Amino acid sequence: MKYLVLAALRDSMPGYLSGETLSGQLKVTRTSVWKCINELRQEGYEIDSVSRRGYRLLSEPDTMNSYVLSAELGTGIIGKNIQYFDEVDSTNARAKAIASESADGTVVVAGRQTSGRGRLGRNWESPEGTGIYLSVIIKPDIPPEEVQLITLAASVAVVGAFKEAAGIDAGIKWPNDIVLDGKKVCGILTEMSSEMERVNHIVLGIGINFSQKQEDFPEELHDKAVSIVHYLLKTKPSAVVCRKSVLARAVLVKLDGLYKMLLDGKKQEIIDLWKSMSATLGRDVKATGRDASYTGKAIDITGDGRLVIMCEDGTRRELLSGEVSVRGLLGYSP
Ligand code: BT5
Repeated sequence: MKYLVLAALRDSMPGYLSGETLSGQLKVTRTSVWKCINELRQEGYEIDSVSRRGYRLLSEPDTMNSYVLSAELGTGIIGKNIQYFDEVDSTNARAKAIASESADGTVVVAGRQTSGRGRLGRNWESPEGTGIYLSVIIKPDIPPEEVQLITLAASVAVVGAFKEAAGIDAGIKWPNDIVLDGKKVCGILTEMSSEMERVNHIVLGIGINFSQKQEDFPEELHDKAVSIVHYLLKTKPSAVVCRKSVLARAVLVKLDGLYKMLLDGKKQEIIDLWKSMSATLGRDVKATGRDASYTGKAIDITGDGRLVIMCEDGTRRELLSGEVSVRGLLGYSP
């Protein structure tokens, strides 16, 4: 009910809306309108009240609840169902637990994570309020070997959202890091449940550093991590920074577009977009695989998302997963 009150206040901005009109519109008593107003105020909405004129919305907090994220999102699949939690262990873990009974495109979002996860058992720093932590459950009809395309599509979506919502040009380090100024601003964790021939579901986890200061990161990340707000303050001090929720919504909208492209079979278009945003191709890289490590130049991406490396000894290798360091990025400078 309180969000219906909020929606009505929004519609009447910048004017006042009387308690009487509100109670008539929503068919509730004036006391329950008043209770809703108080609850909204407790959530950080600034609402002015003047006798005989009513209520007026002055400002909104940068909250990330499901109402704020989903209101008029306009997506086809992603975010039709959004579940918000103030705190979870990991949005990926939570999404995996509900994946089989959830609709395609269901999103799990959290205000903070107590055990945010990276790849290969690594962790993702997820402090309260300063980051975006979300996981999307998707159920595409693709063979398991094409799942890497999902990570690439998600990277393209995030870079597109950064541009649209914050005016920032970020780059993608293959396969799952979004970088600004050589530092990591976002990480993507793609986890899959599949059979031999068929994907059951994929959980796509996206963690974005939004407003952490450099000293908020643990010491080992000081020269490897950055947040949107502090990158903007450094590079464009006069820029108006968007709200965290606006950026999160932009990610969902872009993801919806990229997911549709994937379902329509436009794989090459996704790869081409990825290439245009790449901070990996054409650069010296060091790959660390299960059995060997080698250095060379990253020259291409294959149709299923493998990184093609021309090695120093003249051999051409394709990497599906594993670790790649790009010279000049994230502290790698041998
Ligand atoms: C990733 O792993 O980059 C994937 C991160 C995915 C996080 C999201 S948040 C929502 C969803 N729920 C989850 O539980 N996870 C996903 P990887 O490439 O393995 O990178 C992990 C490494 O990045 C760590 O070992 C640190 O070195 C570094 N790192 C950790 N936290 C960071 C942060 N906040 N910003 C930048 N770097 C970080």
